[in-house]
Amino acid sequence: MKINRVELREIQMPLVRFFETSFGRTTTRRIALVRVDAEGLSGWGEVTAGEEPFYSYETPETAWHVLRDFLIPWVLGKQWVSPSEVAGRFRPIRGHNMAKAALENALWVIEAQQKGISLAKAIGGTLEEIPCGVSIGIQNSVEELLEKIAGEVSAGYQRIKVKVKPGWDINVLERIRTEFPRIALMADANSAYTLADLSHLKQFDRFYLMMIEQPLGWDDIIDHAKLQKEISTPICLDESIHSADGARKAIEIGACKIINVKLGRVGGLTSAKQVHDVCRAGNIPVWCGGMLESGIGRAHNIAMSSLPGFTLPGDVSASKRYWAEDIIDPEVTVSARGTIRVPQAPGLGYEPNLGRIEKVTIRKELFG
Ligand code: OSB
Ligand code: MG
Repeated sequence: MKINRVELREIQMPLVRFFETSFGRTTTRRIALVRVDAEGLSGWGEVTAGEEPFYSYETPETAWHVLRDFLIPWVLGKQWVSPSEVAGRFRPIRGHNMAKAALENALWVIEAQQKGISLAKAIGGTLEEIPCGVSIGIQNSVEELLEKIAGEVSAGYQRIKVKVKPGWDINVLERIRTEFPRIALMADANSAYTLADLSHLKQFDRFYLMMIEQPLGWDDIIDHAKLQKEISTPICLDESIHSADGARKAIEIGACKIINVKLGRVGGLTSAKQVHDVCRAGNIPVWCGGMLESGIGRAHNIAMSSLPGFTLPGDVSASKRYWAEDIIDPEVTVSARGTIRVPQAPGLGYEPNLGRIEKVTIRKELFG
């Protein structure tokens, strides 16, 4: 496929409610979007970076720089065999996976349209319906959190993830388990602890959590392996895994029993598929992580979640949990069983709403 034109946009949209993790609170999202035109078709991708370099070092601004000055000039006006070939071309750039993913994923949408198949099918997805969970941030009070959990459980979501940090953990989990003894529950620490907290972390075991996500350093696997030997709760790695090779090493040393795959963090659909394959071969279940995406990123997450190894409920939830009005039509909805149907129509399966996107755009740059 020959890439004729690329458009970079930054949009700004308020969240319907703030989202708080151990590293901070987000109220408004700024999201960089990529639109690629090739072969008379167009595809969109989303940069899933946070506004601040707290989850990872990437931000919309670093992605804009890497896309404008490197990734876009490298692909523009050239003929490519496949999105995977483009992923290979991006390899000399170390890191900046979210910038790479946005462009590569847009190409997958074009490829799927060209072949007349769904994006899910284009990447080898087989599941027609995916299981969904929710991620609930740190709240102003435990009572508020319990109310939120009750709401999501009655909406049908298959598992509840709560964010934890020192001072908002054992006490909170205790209250949740008293109120909801049977729900599928997990906790995400976003690297809020160290091995010095070992005896504290051991207390998590009494809540029979499905897993604890990224308790230790954002770039660590060694200490996670040490911790996993000391606790019975399965460790799930998020921040630490950026590639299939990284996943292999983490599995090899016993740093985790589960992996959360984020499309941006691993650098796009080609890499996500490879991480999936390594985990599947090693009997490590995977699930799709979320980054408070707009509809574009959400649609890509749904396609990725159709790969057969995505057996655990992901952080892929309804548009309305985040946005008063999403930028795709239809918006993402979740069934009363806590599932999303994977679109079978050619391409992304959701139509980017150009009028709505234009309205929330705060900057734009055209190439080609
Ligand atoms: O660690 O999974 C995380 C949101 C922002 C940054 C990091 C994380 C999250 C979430 C939200 O947990 C998941 C979602 O998009 O619903
Ligand atoms: Mg996480």
